[in-house]
Amino acid sequence: MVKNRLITSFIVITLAACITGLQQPNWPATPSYGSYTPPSGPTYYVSPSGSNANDGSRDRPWATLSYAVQQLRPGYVLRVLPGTYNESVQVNVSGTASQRITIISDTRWAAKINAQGQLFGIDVRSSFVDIVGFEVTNASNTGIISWRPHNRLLFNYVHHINAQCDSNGGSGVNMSPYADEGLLLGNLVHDIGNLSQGFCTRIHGVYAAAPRVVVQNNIAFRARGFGIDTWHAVTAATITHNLSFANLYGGLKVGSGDNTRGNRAENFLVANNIVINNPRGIVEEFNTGLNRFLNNLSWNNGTSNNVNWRLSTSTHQGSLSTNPLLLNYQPDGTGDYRPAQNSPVIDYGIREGLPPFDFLGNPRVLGAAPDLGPFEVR
Ligand SMILES: [Ca+2]
Repeated sequence: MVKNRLITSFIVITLAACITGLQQPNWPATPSYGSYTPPSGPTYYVSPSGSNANDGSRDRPWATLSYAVQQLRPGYVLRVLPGTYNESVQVNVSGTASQRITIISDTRWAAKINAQGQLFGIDVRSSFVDIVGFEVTNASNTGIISWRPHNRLLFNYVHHINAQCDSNGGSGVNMSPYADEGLLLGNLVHDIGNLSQGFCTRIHGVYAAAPRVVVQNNIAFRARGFGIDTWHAVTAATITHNLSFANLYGGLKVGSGDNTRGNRAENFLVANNIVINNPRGIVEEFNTGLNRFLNNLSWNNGTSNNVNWRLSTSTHQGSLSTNPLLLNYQPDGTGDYRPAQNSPVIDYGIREGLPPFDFLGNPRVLGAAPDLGPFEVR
C-alpha cells in the first residue's frame, strides 16, 4: 500500500512538473527584481506555514494575505514568502503619496495566488498601493485589478485566467476607469481566456482604461483579444517598451469608448514597443484624437493581409517593419524573447517615456540609446 501510494505520488508530482513545464516559459534568467528594491518601512511577513494568530514577524508570519493586508498602514511593507495561497485578496487600506504600501512576493513569482472560483486574484480598492512580483492564476475575470488612482502593478506573472467572452470580459492585469495614473510595469501576462474558443474582443492581456496610465516593460501573449488594450476612460496614456505577440485578435490598441468620464483616447505616447505575429498590429479604434506613435516595431501581424498599422486619427514615425531577431521566438511562450546581438531593436529607442529599469530590473539605458521592447541588451 505504502509503495503504491509513493508511486502514485511520484506520478502525480511528475505529471504536475510536466504540466508546469509546458506552461512555464523558458525565461532568460531566474526571475529577480534586479535593481528594484521595495521601501524600508515597517515590514511584516506572510507564509503558508504561518498563522493569523502570529505577530507577522519573519519568525512568526501570518498565514493568509487576506488577513495580513488588513493590518497594513501607510508606509508598511508586506513580504509574502514562497508558497501557494488559495485565496482572492482584496486590499482596502490606502497609503499616501509619500508613504506607499508595498505588498511584495519576497522572491519574484514564488508567492503564487491561486484564485480558483474567484473573480480576481488581487483586487485593489484603495490608493497608493504597490503589488509586486506575484504569480496569479485561475481567476475567473482578472488576475490583478486596480479600481482607484495611484496604484502600481510591478513585475507580476499572470496567466491562465478563465475569463468568459461575455459583457464583463476580462484581462490579465487591469487599470479600470477610475485607476488614474496607475502604473503597469514589467508584468508577464499570457493565456488570458480559453484560447480554444477563438478570439474575443473583450478579453485582453494588459488592460488600461483610466486617464494618464503608464504601461511599460510588459510582455503579453496568448490573450483572446489584444495583448495590450486601452478603452473606457483612458486618455494621455504612456505605452512604452512592451512586447506583444501571438494574441488572438491584435497586438496593441489605442481606443476609447463606452465611457462615462467623457474622455477621448488622445495625447498618448506609444513608443519603443515590439508588436509581432498578431492578426493585427497597432491600431486606433473608435473615439481617438491626436496621438504620438514613435519608433515602434510592428511586423508580421496578419497572415493573408498584413496589417501592422491601422491608425485613424494619428500617424506613426520612425517605425520598423522587420524581424526583430529575438534569440528564439516561439509563439507559445517557450522561447527566449531577448533581442539577439544583431537585432535592429538595439539602440533604436527614443528617450522619452523611459521606465526606470527593464523587465529584469536591470538598468534601462545601456549603450547609445534605449532598446525597443522590455529587455535592455546593450
Ligand atoms: Ca541600448
